[in-house]
Amino acid sequence: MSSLTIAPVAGRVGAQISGVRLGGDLPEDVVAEIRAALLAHKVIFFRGQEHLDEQSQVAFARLLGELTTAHPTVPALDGNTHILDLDYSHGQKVDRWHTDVTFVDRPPLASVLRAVEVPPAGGDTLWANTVAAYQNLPAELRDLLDRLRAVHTNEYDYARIATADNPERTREYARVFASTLYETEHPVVRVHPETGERSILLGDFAKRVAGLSGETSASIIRLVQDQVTQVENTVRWRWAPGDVAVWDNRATQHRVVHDFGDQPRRLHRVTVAGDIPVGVDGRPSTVLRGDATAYSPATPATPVAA
Ligand SMILES: O=C(O)CCC(=O)C(=O)O
Ligand SMILES: [Fe+2]
Repeated sequence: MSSLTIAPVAGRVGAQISGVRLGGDLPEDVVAEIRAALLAHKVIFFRGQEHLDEQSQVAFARLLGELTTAHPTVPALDGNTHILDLDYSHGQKVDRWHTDVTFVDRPPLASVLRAVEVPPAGGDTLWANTVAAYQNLPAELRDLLDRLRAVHTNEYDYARIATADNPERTREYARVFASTLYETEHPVVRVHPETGERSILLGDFAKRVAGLSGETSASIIRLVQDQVTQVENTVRWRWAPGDVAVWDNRATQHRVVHDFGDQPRRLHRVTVAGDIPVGVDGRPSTVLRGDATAYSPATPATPVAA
């Protein structure tokens, strides 16, 4: 019998797990319970994991699957090829709803995010359940989305630089972020390889719907994103140092709440390698530009019949 307690945080997404000290040496049954909770709740939270350091965070993440490198283009934290250092004092601002790394054909299965430094107030993170969002759409809209595909890219939206708090740093970050261009066509609705659930795959890297004019495409993306991010589909987490959040990147979008001004805020992210998404029609995502094999060892697409 395991000693884990799993308590939902919001009605449709998120659960807090207590009774476990995270690390690389958890028993198999505990890992299985954590995985099951991740599939059920889409994002899981652990408080009080101050004992974790870079190495043990990576060791824990590895229990969930093979790891990616830190990022396709952004260099890893010095000394650990698996850690993406999200240090907001460096001007990074990922403040739009997104699913991680969808510009490649193999977005991560999960992200493991650990709070290193937390501002005295603000800097919460929000997650939205993209399965619940899909399920709560009218059938007519679901049928339409089932047939659409969208192009995702890491090409930077340069209009954002001019309005950034720190245009210099943002320009430099944009240069690194888009130093190799990736472009992938994904189904707008993917079939989750483990649960068979349908989920919406869109977010900030999705730039256009394939086959539609610019304006129609932008309207559809806006309409779907408005549905995904409805507050009923979301959970909000107030970080404390030592907190860990793990999300199913195949079933969620997320964003930071950038309300902490110049206060320091720093998190470390490790990502578990994911497979190539598959649409309702069984068609996998296709690469239009860029080779992500060095970033992530894609596992073969094995959709559950839905
Ligand atoms: O800083 C955050 O709260 C979220 C950052 C983010 O998008 C990520 O870790 O993937
Ligand atoms: Fe992210």
